[in-house]
Amino acid sequence: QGSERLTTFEDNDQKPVGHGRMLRKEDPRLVRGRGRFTDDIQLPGMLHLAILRSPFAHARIVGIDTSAAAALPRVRAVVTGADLAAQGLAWMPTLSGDVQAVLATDKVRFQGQEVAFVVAEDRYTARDALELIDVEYDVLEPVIDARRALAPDAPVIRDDLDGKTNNHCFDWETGDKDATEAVFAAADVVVRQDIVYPRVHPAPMETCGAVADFDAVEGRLKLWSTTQAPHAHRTLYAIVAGLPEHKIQVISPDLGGGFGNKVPIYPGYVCAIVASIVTGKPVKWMEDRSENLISTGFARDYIMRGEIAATRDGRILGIRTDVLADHGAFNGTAAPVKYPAGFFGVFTGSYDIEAAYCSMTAVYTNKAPGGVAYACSFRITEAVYLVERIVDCLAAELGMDPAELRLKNFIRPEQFPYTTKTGWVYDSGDYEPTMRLAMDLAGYAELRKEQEAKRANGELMGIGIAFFTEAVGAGPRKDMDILGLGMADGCELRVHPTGKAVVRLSVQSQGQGHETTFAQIVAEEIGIPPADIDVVHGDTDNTPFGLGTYGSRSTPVSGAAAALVARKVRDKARLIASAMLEVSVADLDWEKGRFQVKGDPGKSVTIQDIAMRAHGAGDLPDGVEGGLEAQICYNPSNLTYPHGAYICVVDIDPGTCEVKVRRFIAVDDCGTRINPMIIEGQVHGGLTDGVGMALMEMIAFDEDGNCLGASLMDYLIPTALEVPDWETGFTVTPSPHHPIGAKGVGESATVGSPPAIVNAVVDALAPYGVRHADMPLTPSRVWDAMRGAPRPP
Ligand code: PCD
Repeated sequence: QGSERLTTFEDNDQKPVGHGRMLRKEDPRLVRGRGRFTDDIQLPGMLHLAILRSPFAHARIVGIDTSAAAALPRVRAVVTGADLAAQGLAWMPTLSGDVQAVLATDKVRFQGQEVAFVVAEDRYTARDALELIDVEYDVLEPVIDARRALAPDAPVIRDDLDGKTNNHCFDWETGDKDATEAVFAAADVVVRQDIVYPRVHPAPMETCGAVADFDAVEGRLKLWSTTQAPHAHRTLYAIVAGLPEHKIQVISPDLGGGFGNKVPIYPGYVCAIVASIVTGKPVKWMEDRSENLISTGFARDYIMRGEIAATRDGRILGIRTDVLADHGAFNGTAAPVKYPAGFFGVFTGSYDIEAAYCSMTAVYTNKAPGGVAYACSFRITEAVYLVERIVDCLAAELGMDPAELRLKNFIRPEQFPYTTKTGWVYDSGDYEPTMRLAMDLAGYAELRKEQEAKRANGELMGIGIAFFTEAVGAGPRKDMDILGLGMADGCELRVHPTGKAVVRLSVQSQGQGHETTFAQIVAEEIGIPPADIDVVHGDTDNTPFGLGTYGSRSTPVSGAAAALVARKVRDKARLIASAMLEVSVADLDWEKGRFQVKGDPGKSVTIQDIAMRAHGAGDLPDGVEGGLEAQICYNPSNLTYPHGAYICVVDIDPGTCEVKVRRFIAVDDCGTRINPMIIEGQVHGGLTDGVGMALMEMIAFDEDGNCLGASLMDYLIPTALEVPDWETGFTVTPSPHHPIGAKGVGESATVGSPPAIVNAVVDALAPYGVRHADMPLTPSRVWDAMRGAPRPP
């Protein structure tokens, strides 16, 4: 990798995929401040919307007086839940089939919940008017601790649901309970550990917002919004608001990060639409930072009990887990219908075991709704954390080196495709070389020696390992849909007469560089240079239907669609080439960018010649239509399963208990690599996320349900100061079913890094007898762990 140099597209025309460090096409725009984000949209006569939010976690609304707010000059409208209820719009479906209040009517169910909105001529007036709205609340006892949610005397949060008498959300199980029990009963060693994955927030740099512009004459709605899934959102707006789908255009312009936060439909988007319909003007709504942190999709919040059974010599036999999932006040998770716990089922990790079982109970609490997949393919992060933590607990119990224990239990290359004990079919993998490479890059043996010397000296140095397998690229439509919408992706490719092309995607980039990488994929297949291929995305009027970007699904699903649509165009080009060269199709060879006559390479036509011919004068071969374009809808046959080996080295100051990440080695395997530079950036970003979750971040609440992480002063996110110089490496195990062998990578590092860091901290604290400590490992938590007094999370 060290020898990869930065190159331009022109250098790479012949080998667009995987070659060099191709610069990003979107960067000239983004680094010059010429990006166009939702808040950059300015329309003539545009009004501004601000939302009044509940100060209480749980309270009945007795009355709302909006008269003073409505009387404030420059205010155009004040709308309450009752007003929406009169139009049948007070409630909306969530992406997991629950309902959520757009504006509260009966009760507020979490602090920060939307209660009313003001539309005014400017943002300042709208905000000022909020203070003039008088809401009378009857405060109720809140349910904050998920462990208390099912207590018989707990107040019922969701009394809006017919016949609901408790806070139960759903139950779910996977694996074989009896077989697992048998394996555990017969095992030499069983280790059990309670493990909490605390509530965290994706906190993208850009908060959520929308500009709605309803044209009453045409009956058309144009909505710019911060969405990772413009097509799915449009369909849902059509269903909820009863607007005809072809008259709704959802545009997701440049996004300042998504990280799963921009998958759900938020009340603010719906309010902006209603406001534009009511006022007849375009209306903008933009959250501030606190609103984003307290009311939009959180992630994790799983209270887990992990158990692992093994032989004395370190053969892992079974894994069992029991999970209490806190879903907040409304189940706002976006997950395929059949997977209420997302892809948590991959908690058996990268190991070949005999039996596994998971049971889960999800509950409602008086906290913000969500459970979104923050840099995570639907709960993969929680699953990987669980298994990688519990494997380390086992290593400690057996007195075995954690690397050795993992190497001993890996699924072996000849076992792929491998069906796990919970029914997931891992497409391909070759784990040992990836692990060995990470150990080599780290200098693992020397690190252990150094640690020994330091320990003798009373110094706290820890080495943590995590090895993960992810399931990304949701998903085969026979198994996966969101609210009845199948998870396939459309793609459309048009080659213009002069040989330039435009590819239209259904997925939406949030910063990860699709304008570059999708041009590379198409270029690789039809030989048009990436610079000559325009990538269009994020506009439902101009792109084919598809389910959007999350769960690292763009490369596995839309990337496959892009490769296949390009092959379709190439097939047509071949027919035209055979006519142009007056030879049969079978006598043509494809050489990147040109068809040439077999045995006579001098006789050839380029894809550009063919494009002109396809649009030009004169007859085309029989049965060949004019033009050079194709369309496809790709339904993946399986997910892709990237893997990686991460090693973290930490030093802990025994006086202050501060954890310093000294080194971090990440070896990722995402199959065929399209753009190594972008992959490296994705990994760097994800590792930084991991430092945040492992050491700093938690959305905490006090017992009244006040959110204690409502600003970036309280909710600490990592900066360049907290992270080391990342050391990356890679192996390549292509996906057998993806047309170019690529697997997703966008979330790998966020998934794999927290267990590596926590394992390192626990390893550093081993001399104190510490076997586990819950994230975030702040100095006070490390202090508590050292003193053997774990603090409840
Ligand atoms: N790639 C390459 N190669 C391979 C793979 C991949 O090159 N093999 C690249 C591509 O192309 C892109 C990237 O890389 O560009 C990524 O990819 P993927 O893995 O496929 O993914 P996507 O789908 O595209 O994306 C998504 C992701 C996610 S999901 C997240 S979280 C995050 C990531 O992405 N986010 C973000 N990353 C990022 N970055 C940025 N900048 N921003 C953002 O926001 Mo979720 O579910 O939503 O939670």
